[in-house]
Amino acid sequence: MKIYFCGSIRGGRVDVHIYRRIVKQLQSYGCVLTEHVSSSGLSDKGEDAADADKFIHDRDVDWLLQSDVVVAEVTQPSLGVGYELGRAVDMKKKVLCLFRPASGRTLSAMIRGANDNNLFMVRDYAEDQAEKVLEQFFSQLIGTFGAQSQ
Ligand code: 6K6
Repeated sequence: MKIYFCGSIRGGRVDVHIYRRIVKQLQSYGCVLTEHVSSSGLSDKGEDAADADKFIHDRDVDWLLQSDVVVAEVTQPSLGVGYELGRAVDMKKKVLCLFRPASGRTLSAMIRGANDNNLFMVRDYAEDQAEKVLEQFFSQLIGTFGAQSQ
């Protein structure tokens, strides 16, 4: 299974420790195409040359196309994550968005309102429940995925 993980980069890196835990858990279910999003070595700056940005955009959209499922940590608002989610909806990908209400933020209506409890799921969670929420989602998904690939 190919998994596309989305998390804020230029939107701010305060949640990178949570991204790392999520990616570690995701790697037990399949290949995480965007492991770098959880790298603590990646700052919110990076090269901002237009050429580099075009490369990143085109490569990431290609990975999104290849992915079987998209998991996004959406607590820290990020234009890039919002864009990826919009593209994923258009591609009819299975999407799980994870949001922590304890952050004190209110999730965008364009993400919360996209929840259909089927292809696009939004789950509120507490930081210490991250692994459990993923386990529930993937145990259901692997059942469906296994049945489809037979
Ligand atoms: C490092 C620092 C700044 O730029 C970099 C290198 N950039 C990226 N490399 C890979 N994926 C990226 C990069 N910038 C954004 N993305 C994609 O957009 C990731 O898949 C994230 O899920 C999302 C983050 O968007 P922003 O708007 O928070 O950067």
